[in-house]
Amino acid sequence: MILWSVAFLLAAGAWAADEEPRDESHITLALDWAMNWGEWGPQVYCPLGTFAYAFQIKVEGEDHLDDTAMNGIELFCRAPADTGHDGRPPKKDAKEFTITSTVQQWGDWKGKRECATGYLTGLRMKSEEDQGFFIDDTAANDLEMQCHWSTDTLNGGGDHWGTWSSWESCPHNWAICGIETRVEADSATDDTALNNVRMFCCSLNDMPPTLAPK
Ligand SMILES: [Ca+2]
Ligand SMILES: [Ca+2]
Ligand SMILES: [Ca+2]
Repeated sequence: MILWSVAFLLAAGAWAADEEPRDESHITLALDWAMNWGEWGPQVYCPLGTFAYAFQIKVEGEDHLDDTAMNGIELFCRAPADTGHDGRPPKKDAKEFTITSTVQQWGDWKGKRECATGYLTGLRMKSEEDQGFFIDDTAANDLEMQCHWSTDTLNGGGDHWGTWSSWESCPHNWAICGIETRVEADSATDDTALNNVRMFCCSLNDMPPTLAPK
């Protein structure tokens, strides 16, 4: 289910992030299953005229007394003329931008998962339910994403605990352009780090005139 909370960014001052808000509307993708310990971080967007075409996740391995599994999500953004997809090499001077919301301290980045065609357009996340007081919790464990409104899947390489949410996807001609993560602060008892994510879709037709594909 897409949350059709299309927010028009004309509502100045509504943004907690220090990033420049994109001057266009967006659609919020919210998951139907995730844990919710911690606080939402800043809403962060790809620079105007660019969209997310790759991602990687930060994951703590499975051999700790207090595991946290997923700790962060990073998106890689490029402009349509710079992607180098669809059989074309990327432009030599192609600008690439990376964005994150809140990231916790544990684990390692698992490496870039990149679309062969187009942009990231859908996500689902694997989360472990509340294990109670005596058993170790991890909350979010793994992330999968889809490209170009297809059902081909890129797996983030996370841990295995929990169950997958439903897929949430941008409508046709909209692509992922922003992220907000909910992360639990270092608690010194049973940490879970990353718990939840929202991603934002922007319209591929809504390009500034100087960046629109010819
Ligand atoms: Ca627990
Ligand atoms: Ca986690
Ligand atoms: Ca834990």
